[in-house]
Amino acid sequence: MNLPQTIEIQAEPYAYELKPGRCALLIIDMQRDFLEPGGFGEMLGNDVSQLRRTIEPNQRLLAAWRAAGMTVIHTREGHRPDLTDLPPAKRIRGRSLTCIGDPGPMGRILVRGQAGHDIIPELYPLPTEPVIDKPGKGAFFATDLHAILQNLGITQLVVTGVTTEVCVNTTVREANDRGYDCLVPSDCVGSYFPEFQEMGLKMIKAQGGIFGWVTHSDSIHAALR
Ligand code: TIU
Repeated sequence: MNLPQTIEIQAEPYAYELKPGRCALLIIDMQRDFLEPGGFGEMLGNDVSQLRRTIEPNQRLLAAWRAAGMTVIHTREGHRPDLTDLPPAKRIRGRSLTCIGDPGPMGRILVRGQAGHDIIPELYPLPTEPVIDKPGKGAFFATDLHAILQNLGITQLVVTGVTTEVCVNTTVREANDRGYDCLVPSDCVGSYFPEFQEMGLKMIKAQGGIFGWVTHSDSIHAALR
């Protein structure tokens, strides 16, 4: 697809100037354990429907990115099977009976290679799309994401996925401090908690876009057309 060098997208707090050759779609942690009924998220008592509404808008955005030949990167939160990269504080936090690394509904919880750790089939990465395995909430901590983005000449990120106030917000803040312009489509990010969904987005766009921009994916599609 032939796109202009800069495309203006309606966003808050003001228009976002998307540069197709420099803008990656970064899809955060759309993993079975967070999104599927019977997974780890639901086991913890969370309402997965709050996250599942993001699947279809993410599918449409992913299709648009692929059709335009733009960069797509996926992330997964999880740990090595020997758990040597799992901070003890993270393992015991929450005082849950079932911890990361324990047997769960879809294999060992948040362990790489287990069924629940994998990305949902609806948004499965193509072999050409980098998948970042991250041990923390932010996608930059202890990963090669920054190096990959620099090597690809990426300076802008459209950040989607789950959850809004946890891994999406942490990643947007990390990216912002590294000089990336982040745009977050509200319908493509989800939280188990509606009030955190609302505030998580407000925090990004407040104070003149302190961490980035917020839009709706319809505005991105309208601009790409
Ligand atoms: N990916 C991500 O956000 N990990 C979480 O643990 N999120 C929660 O909301 N718990």
